[in-house]
Amino acid sequence: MSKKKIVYVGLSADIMHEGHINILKTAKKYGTVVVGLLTDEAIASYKNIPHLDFKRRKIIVQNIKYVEKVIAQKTLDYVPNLNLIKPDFVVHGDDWKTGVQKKTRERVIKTLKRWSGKLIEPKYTKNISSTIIKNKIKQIGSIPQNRVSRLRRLMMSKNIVRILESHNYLTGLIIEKLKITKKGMITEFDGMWSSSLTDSATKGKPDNSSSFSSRISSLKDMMDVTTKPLVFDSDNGGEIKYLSFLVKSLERSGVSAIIMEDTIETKKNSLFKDLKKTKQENPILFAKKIKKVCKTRQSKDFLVIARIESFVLGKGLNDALKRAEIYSKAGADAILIHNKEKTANQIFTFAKKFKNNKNFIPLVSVPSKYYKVNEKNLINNGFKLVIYANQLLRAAYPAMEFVAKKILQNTGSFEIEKKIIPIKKIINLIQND
Ligand code: SPV
Ligand code: MG
Repeated sequence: MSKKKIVYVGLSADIMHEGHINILKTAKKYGTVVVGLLTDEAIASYKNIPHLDFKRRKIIVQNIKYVEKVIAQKTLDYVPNLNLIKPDFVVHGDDWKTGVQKKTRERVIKTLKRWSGKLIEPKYTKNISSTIIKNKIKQIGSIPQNRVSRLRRLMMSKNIVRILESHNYLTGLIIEKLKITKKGMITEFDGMWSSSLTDSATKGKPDNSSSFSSRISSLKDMMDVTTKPLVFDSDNGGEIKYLSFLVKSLERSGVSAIIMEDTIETKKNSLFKDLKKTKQENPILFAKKIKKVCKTRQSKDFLVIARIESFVLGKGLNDALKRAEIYSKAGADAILIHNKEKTANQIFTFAKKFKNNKNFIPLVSVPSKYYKVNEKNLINNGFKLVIYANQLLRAAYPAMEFVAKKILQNTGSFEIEKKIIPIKKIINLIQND
């Protein structure tokens, strides 16, 4: 009797639909079906992380009657798994002949040739794809629990999580929708930063701890039109006795993380030159605030990120390291090591030292002043999250002022009309249903 043929099917299987079933049914006709289920990391390497994590997706695929076995596919590239099981056939929908997976397909064909394996490509099932379903889900909106946990999952699956400042609903929509394809990978922002600086500047007020209720009310509308995670800048979190109310409010709104800085008294933005009146909190007292957040939060998916101001306030590396250890022991999920130097040298030295500490937790960077740094440098130096904290507001303000000036100069808007987007484009940006 001839040995049963092995058929390999690589799947993400985030949102299962009849297209997947067609593929698996076809695969079964050729032999015993082994599914290579892409890990969250593998999916994150070329597009956004899946809605369901690996474990949940595995349970679903394992229980489909055409499937014999599920193994993990740890890269978008099929080759490591193909070499491992040397299948007689690989089955994949013909949609990957173009787009981000084109190269992956070519490598599959080349590898299979080595043992005379064959690629079978059933016609792509029309009018259905995970992307179509995901877009429909987006229109319905995202429930808070899913949004909250998404940041932790992103941090576990990606080299670096990329967050951009959002000070109103339109900037929220840019972060939500903007995607570019770069070297065959879909690149986008992973979430939004609710900045005390840009939120207060948008309201024409100084960045000096405006009320949390006003901050939260402006982010609520942003949450209505977006689904990506949001990181909240809480300044120093306010008085410890009110902290639990803030945490509950944030969690209820679907916020994924709170960032608290270790300062007290007169709040001034960290990027100011004269910070004489700003004092750093006693680290033991600040650790109590971290513990309070940990105790209050409903779910560990809501992250508490401790922001260390030692470098900003002229204290040295040792002070920063001592604080990082204390905050980590108190339960912080990550450390934002802030800096207003022109280079990242100081924070990279900090990262190198802190890496050796057994209480190491992921690091966050806000490269507003040391803007020459890029994400590759940050990844190489152990950073897991980057926050572009104010760039969109800095871009919008001069553009608006320029247009206003031109209207004044020309006593009319004719000259400027071609330089601004048509109203139709604005209307199309907003979903009406
Ligand atoms: C903010 O964006 O409000 C911040 C970052 O807290 S910084 O402006 O650098 O203090
Ligand atoms: Mg701030």
